[in-house]
Amino acid sequence: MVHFIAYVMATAFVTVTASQLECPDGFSLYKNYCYYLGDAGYDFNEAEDECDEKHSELVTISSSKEKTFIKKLLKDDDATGAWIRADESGRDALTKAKFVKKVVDKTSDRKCDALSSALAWKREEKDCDIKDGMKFVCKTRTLAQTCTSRTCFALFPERDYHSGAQTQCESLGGSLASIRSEEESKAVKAYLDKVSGNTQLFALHDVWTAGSDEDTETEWYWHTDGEKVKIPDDLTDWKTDEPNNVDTRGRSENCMVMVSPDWKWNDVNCREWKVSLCEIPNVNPITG
Ligand SMILES: [Ca+2]
Ligand SMILES: [Ca+2]
Repeated sequence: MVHFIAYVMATAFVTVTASQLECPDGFSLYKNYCYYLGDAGYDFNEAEDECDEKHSELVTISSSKEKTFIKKLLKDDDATGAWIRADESGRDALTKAKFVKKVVDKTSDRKCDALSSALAWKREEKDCDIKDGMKFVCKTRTLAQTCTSRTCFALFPERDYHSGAQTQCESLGGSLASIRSEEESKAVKAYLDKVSGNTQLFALHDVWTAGSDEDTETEWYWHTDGEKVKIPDDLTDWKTDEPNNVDTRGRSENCMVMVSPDWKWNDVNCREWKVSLCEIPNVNPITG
């Protein structure tokens, strides 16, 4: 009996604090992101489309550790080559660093980026139309997710206005996140704790949610997926003295963020520039 009680207590504590970063089926977790190794038989453009269907994109390698992880993914699979995407804009300048040395194929006009086993996994520019033997590696556009029985939550790491954030989440087949239960509140807070602890992309201060009182001042609703759901009083989680509906520049505040370190709610101006927390239906995006 004592053991049983101890077990129940331990389990109760674990369920409050645990946040498992999860990936869609078929994807592998590395740090905060999920990666998918696609089958051979796709040219570069087709591989890009395949990634897009899985709400991901051809991977842009941005660190030597990430390169090591991808190399292992390819070696474990006995792959000979895989499409990746070079980012020449400089956003991921490390792509051009020595760990992905570029080898140019002089025989073709159309050049696309790949990693090649024959070149010790250096970055190689290949004819984009090659299909034989070419696998591809996709990386999720959001960070890895955490799922509850209703939905999965995932952070989209590029900043935007509230309206743009909603569009970004919709492009992933979801919408900005709503918190519908105590269980979801706990899951989201544990998730944000986890990703803010190990992301190096940005200092995670606050994140957009689907909460808004734009239609009628002080009446807060979740605006998700074309529906409007009133936020019940017993689920509200405002910071002290919020919502206050005025920012330091005298602008009204009609959009909700969750704020670190305890991820309580604040109303801010909808044209602030923030990363977004999306909710994405809990389905397998590979077969769905
Ligand atoms: Ca307001
Ligand atoms: Ca406020």
